[in-house]
Amino acid sequence: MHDNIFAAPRDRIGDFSFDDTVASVFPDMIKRSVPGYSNIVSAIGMFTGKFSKPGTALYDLGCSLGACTIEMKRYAAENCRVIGIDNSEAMVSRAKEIVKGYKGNAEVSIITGDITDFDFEPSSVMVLNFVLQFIEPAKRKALLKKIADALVPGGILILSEKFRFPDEKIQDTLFNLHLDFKRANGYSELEISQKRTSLENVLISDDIPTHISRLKECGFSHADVWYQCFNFGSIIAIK
Ligand code: GEK
Repeated sequence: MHDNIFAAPRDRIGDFSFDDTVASVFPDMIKRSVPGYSNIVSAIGMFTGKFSKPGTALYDLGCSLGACTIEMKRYAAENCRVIGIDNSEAMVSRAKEIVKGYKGNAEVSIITGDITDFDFEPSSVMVLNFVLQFIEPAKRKALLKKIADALVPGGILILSEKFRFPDEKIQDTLFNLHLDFKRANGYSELEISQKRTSLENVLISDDIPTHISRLKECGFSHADVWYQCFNFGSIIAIK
């Protein structure tokens, strides 16, 4: 379904939420809004193929409609369980149906829950694909520490985010290229500006050095960017 949620002028713009309206247009919205999204999702399958260890849990944290869950299911090692978690019931009920239609090596469970308040089983691959940016900044470090603690040695976290850049010129340039990307994908100036207002208090991005140093402080031995397109990208962190 085509995303035209912000197409009509609104008197009052509330905070963005992952409700039923958003869930119903989500695949279209994320592909037209996040540069590199499809490349990252398919690469998450390849990372799963390389790093998943037999008998471990694989987590898709903030799974939305299960795009990454599907790739992880396809490439999982033997006897793995893929667990998708999201706190939006609208996303979870749809994801359960969607994921059923895809083949793979692993059993999948999709669970409604808050990832900041979840006890993870020993895991070899964990994914936060454009999710940490929606977690309250004060809770981010504790979540990453819990993820690192749950990972077996050599296990990975794939952390994809919208980045902020400390250099103002780079920030402006990449920010404006992202707006061009949205225009090229058919979003109007009104849609872009209303969505931006709605996300203002909800999506709070960090810069790359903050991500990398925090991951190391949380117990990861290695962390670096493996993909970037404008101000969006993805980090691999290895325990
Ligand atoms: C994808 N990973 O398609 N606990 C659980 N879920 C949460 C929480 C939380 N505390 N906070 C936010 N979410 C997906 C895309 S979308 C990214 C992820 C975007 C969930 C929220 O309900 C939403 O489904 C998801 O995180 C973010 O690869 O829309 O830009």
